[in-house]
Parts: sequence; C-alpha cells; structure tokens
Amino acid sequence: MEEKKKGVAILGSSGSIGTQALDVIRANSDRFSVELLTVNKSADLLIKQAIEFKPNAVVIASESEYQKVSDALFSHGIKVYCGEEAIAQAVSQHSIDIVLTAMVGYAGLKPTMAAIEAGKSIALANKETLVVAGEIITELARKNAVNIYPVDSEHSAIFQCLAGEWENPIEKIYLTASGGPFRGWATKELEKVTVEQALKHPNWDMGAKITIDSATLMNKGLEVIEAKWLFGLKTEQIDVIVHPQSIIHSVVQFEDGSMKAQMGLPDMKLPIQYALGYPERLKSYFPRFNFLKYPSLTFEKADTATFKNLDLAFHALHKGGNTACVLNAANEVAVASFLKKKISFLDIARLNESCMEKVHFVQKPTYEDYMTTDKETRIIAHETALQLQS
Ligand code: MN3
Repeated sequence: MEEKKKGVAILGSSGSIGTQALDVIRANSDRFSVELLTVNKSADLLIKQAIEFKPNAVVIASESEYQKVSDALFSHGIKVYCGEEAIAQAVSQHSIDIVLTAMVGYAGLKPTMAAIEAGKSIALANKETLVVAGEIITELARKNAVNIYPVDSEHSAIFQCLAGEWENPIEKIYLTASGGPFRGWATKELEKVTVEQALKHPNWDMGAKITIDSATLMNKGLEVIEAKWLFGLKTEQIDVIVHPQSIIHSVVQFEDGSMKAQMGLPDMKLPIQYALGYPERLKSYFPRFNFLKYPSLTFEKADTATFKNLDLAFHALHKGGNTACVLNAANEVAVASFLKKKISFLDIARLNESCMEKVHFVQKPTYEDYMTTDKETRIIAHETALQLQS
C-alpha cells in the first residue's frame, strides 16, 4: 500500500534552512510533497522553486514583487498571494501536515501561531518565536495538541537524546557552542572586527543574521531561551559548553548521572530531515563522521566577560516577563545596524544591554504586550544605534 505523502509548508523557502529543506525533500520525494512556499522578497528564487516543487500556493510578503510571481506561475496553476497576512492564512490549508518555520526573526511569530491554531505540526527553525513569546507559544501548542519539532541542531540533538526517555526527568542539558570565529579573542581585538570577518563561520553555513549572532554568542543565548521553552526546563538546568569542532551537537544529563549526546558532522540537513521525518530516521547519503579524522574533541568555558550577549540572555530568563522579547528586538536592530556598518561589533551587546535597561518591564505579557514591547524596543534601539555612531 502506498503511504500518503507528508504535506510540507516552508515559510522562508529562499533562506539557508529553506533551501536545504528543499534539498531534503528533493531527495525524499516519495515521502514528502511541498504544499506551500513563502518568501519575503526573493521573487526569482520563489518562481524557480515553485516550478520545480509544484506547491498548491506560494506567498510573497513584498507586494511590489507580487505581479512578477503571479505572471510567472499563472500557467502552472499555482495560487499566488502576497502580504504578511496571507502567510498566516495560507498555513491552514488542508493538504499541509507540517509547517517548517524558517523565516528570520520576529516575523516568524504570527504565522507560527496561525499554524499551531490550525493544528499543524511545527518544525521550528525560527528560534526567535520561542524567545519572544515562549510561554504563549508552548501553551497554544499544548491546547491544540500540536507537536513542535526542533530544527536548531542543538535542540534537535536534545530531542534525539530524549527519544525513548519521555518519562525520565532531565537533570540538566548542555548546549554546545562552536565559540564562533572570534573564540579566544580579547575585547581590544574585537573593537576592529569587520562585517566580512564576522560573516565567516568556522563550521556552519548559515544566513547572515544567525552567523553574526554566532559570532557575538547571541545565538547561543537565544538557544538557551529556546531550550527552556521547548523542554520545559528551569534556567539552572541549562548550561553552555564551548566545543569548537561542532561534532557533539548537545548533551542531556539524566537523574542517574548518565549523559547522552548526539553527534555527527555539522550539516543542517540532518536536523531538518529528522524534524520532517520524525519519528522515522530516513536514509541519507550525507557524509559520515570519521573518528580518526577528529582525534581530539575539546571543550572549554564560554568567555562571557568578552562576549556579553550570552549573559544577557541568562539575565533575560531570570528576569522573565517581556525581557527576552526586548533582547530579541534590540538584537535584530543591532545586527542590522552592524551589517550596514553603522555600529561596531562590540556595540551589538552594548545596544542590547542598554535596551534591556530602558524598555518598560511587563511581568505577565499578553500577545498585545509583546507586540508593543517589540515596537517600543525597536524605536529605542534605533535611537541607541545613532548615539553609538556619534
Ligand atoms: Mn543552533
């Protein structure tokens, strides 16, 4: 008997995760069908992807690109929509079983909520969604009996270690961090870091935002917050360990002291495929790890005195309320300003810290409070960026 293919929606199909997800689907076309593709403004790539994968519908957020996409796909019988609102609506299509959320930043929040409300499984690649509103998202998923499968490699590692252990409490988790391209650098050396240097990650090939976040250790900070919500942990149960080779992707320690780690060569296709294929492990031809090529796997403490963002994330978790939402919005503005060469590399953490002090604290935020916090933070962050430039 032929099994029904899993219908996949990819939100953010033009990005690094989105294109790798399509590689996974191309290699497993007997298992998956693409039902929806969405992009922000990459019209040409969207057209090419749509013609190859024949989704039911596509959405382009940028309205100015709509006509071009619509003209190109008309004869292929693919529905074309535009605007942010359309993304949230399109995810509820019947043919969709799982929604891969691979867009960047705060923009992921609303469509993720819509997908959960429509009862779709979530393959979560947009960590900002849980950072901004982890409590609301996890509660919504519980209410709608929706599973959230992590795509972030560290969280996928933890999820894989937990398979078969659902009844056994976690004592602690260790998120591994490569340390980024500036591991071991002193503050003085970091003053002059250029955008080009920061965009070179030693182990992972990723989008610009996450590559900068990796260089500042903000990415690991966001992942700490993401882990808290995904696995229902207390802040004290989460630790970060620098592991420059990026072979061990994270570790779970159970109450008997036993530790399970998931390892392999760093390749985002593996966690993407695991999230889409769960609970099955689909055969892959990704390169295999060879122990003899890595005679030493090493571990060290994260340098949070130099890379302050990681501490800011722990601080945000301790303080709770809307603080992580503030940190996320501040950081999105800070990274964009750095990429435009308006502020320096070290200014990113300065800007983040300053916003966390200035933005008005809300102890028990509602969805509307998060929207207000995000807006308010971006205004303050832009002002702070201007002050830092002068
Ligand atoms: Mn990661």
